[in-house]
Amino acid sequence: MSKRLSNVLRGAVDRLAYRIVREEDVADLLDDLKIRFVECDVAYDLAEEIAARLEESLKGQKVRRFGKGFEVFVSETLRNVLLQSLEVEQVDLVGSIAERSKGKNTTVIMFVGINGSGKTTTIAKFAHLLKEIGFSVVLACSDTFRAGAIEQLEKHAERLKTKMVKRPYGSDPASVAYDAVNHAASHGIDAVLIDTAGRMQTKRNLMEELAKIKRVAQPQFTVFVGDALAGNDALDQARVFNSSVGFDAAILAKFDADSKGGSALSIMYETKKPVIYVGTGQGYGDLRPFSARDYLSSLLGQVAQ
Ligand SMILES: Nc1nc2c(ncn2[C@@H]2O[C@H](COP(=O)(O)OP(=O)(O)OP(=O)(O)O)[C@@H](O)[C@H]2O)c(=O)[nH]1
Ligand SMILES: [Mg+2]
Repeated sequence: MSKRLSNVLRGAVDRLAYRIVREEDVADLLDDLKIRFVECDVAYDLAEEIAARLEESLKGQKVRRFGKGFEVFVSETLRNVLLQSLEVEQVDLVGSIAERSKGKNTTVIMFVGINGSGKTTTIAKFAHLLKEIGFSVVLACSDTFRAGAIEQLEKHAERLKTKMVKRPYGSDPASVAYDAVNHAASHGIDAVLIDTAGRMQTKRNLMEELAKIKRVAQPQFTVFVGDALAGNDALDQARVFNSSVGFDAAILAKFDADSKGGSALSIMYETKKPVIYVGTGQGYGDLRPFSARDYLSSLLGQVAQ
């Protein structure tokens, strides 16, 4: 067969078996997908953006006319769009503490988040994890604002047999953090975990207070503790804390109580910061490393249902 004839034949077979995806092929599908994402507690703005990026990736592409070609193509493209947005630089807190402790350096980690998100509980869990590995830890109670905050952290410190640095209610939270960092440096302690207050994220003075703690304590890492149940608000909260205080990684508490799971995607997509752990209960052992790939598979499973 001549080369020309074989090219013509191949073109004809191609046209029979494949077609080009047009806007009208995907319009309904994208609308439906947006609704399903929002139902899974993915922030609305984000659902729109995902749909727009998916549309961009689908339009003009060649798909098989028959069988499940189109559906498979759409779900693979969606997975890739999401994976790209979850590919953010990883943060390894435990690895960094280990590395720094070899050079006899303390690692200071400050935890921030709105009231009730799970900061204090998460700090206690993380302190437990570090102690299990063999690191020494000091807790700093830089929440000198909320009634009961000092006693709450103190109880954890007693149970975990960990030193806690405190000052009376109403004291400057930055000075507590400063004391804790000095104590750790002079006693060769591996990690300082700073607990902070969490009045509503819209209160500007909280952000100023947190910025001051950060300036004074100069943490190597700032961790945003988000509430998995916050749903649509998770994105706003992460955005505000990231722009006014800045954080390096996020931990999502109450993941066990969250059946929908969209908050992790919202936080990572918005801030480009990794979710590194999730809280899976109220016990000290209930802190699980977060895998973006596993999370995505389960989220896509829910969206597809
Ligand atoms: N089920 C579940 N509950 C959690 C988890 N993490 C925290 N909690 C609960 O959430 C509530 C609030 O947790 P805290 O650790 O006090 O939250 P916080 O951010 O320190 O709160 P403020 O100090 O008031 O800002 C408590 O009842 C915790 O036991 C989790 O991973 N799973
Ligand atoms: Mg607290």
